[in-house]
Amino acid sequence: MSILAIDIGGTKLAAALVDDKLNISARREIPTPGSRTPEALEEALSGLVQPLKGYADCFAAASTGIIRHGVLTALNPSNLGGLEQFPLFRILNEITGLPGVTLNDAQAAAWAEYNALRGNIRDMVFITVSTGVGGGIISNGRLLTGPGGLAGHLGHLIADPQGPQCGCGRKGCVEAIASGRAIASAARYELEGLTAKAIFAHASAGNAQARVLIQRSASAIAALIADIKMITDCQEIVIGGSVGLAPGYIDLVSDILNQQPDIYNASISPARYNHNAGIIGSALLALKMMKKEVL
Ligand code: ADP
Ligand code: BMX
Ligand code: ZN
Repeated sequence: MSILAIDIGGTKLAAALVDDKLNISARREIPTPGSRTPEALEEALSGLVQPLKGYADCFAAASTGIIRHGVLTALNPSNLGGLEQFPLFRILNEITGLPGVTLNDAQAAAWAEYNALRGNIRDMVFITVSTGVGGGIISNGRLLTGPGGLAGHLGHLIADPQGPQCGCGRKGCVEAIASGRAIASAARYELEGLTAKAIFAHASAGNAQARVLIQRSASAIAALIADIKMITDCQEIVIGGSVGLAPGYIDLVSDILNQQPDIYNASISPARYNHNAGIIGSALLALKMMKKEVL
């Protein structure tokens, strides 16, 4: 069995072939189209999967946004604008001519990371700190998606009621403070206009403002983890995304969380599948579908 797995993020689109043993091959990555129109996304996806689709039995797509019945709707349109109702499943089915599955990127990554823990833990939460802040909740061994696909959108819990406006329409969401996009948009003076990646590089080189921006992001994620612990009583928090996996970031979050009373603390680890958690999670879901099993 060969699965064409696709990860659609606010910054990059990735695709790869995944076999039943979860080996990844032929991985390719392109930037998410800047024009942010449905046509541009369709064209980019088509080009991305073109060299791979002939080798696959089905597709599996993990995408940023709320995915309900195969349709993508941006909760935060500034992360992936112009996509009020993007028929993701239909478009990938047309592009590839294959059967497939679609789900939210962080939900997919949570499922992959849960499987990587091999049954040692039944309750875990995955958080991606990337273009946005996403999440996926595994409760008693089951992935929560919710009737509307919304379950786990942890980036839209409130970090600071007086905080910056979030693209979802609410004020002070974790995503508006901690995400890569938020780090970049809070930067001023010498850091203005830089990406979060560049700001991390400045922090490593000792830039004080860059360090404050990263500290602010890590504080919001630490507070989010404490809240998640209270809601789910989870045994493990797994962090992914390019900001989340940046060197030193998880240690910073852990140090801040350690200042809280013990009950708010959780064991935090980096995504075992690294930047491929979404790809592997959607492939696992597709494997289940092809074997006619349910999650
Ligand atoms: P996506 O959101 O498309 O899934 P990523 O997980 O790569 O993609 O997250 C993109 C965000 O991460 C951007 O804000 C980018 O600037 C930032 N970023 C990318 N690489 C790094 C890095 N090495 N260190 C810190 N931040 C990074
Ligand atoms: C946003 C939201 C989530 C997504 C999360 C991480 C949109 C378009 N996306 O909160 O569905 O899981 O960002 O997305 O509303 P990423 O692009 O950072 O991986
Ligand atoms: Zn929000």
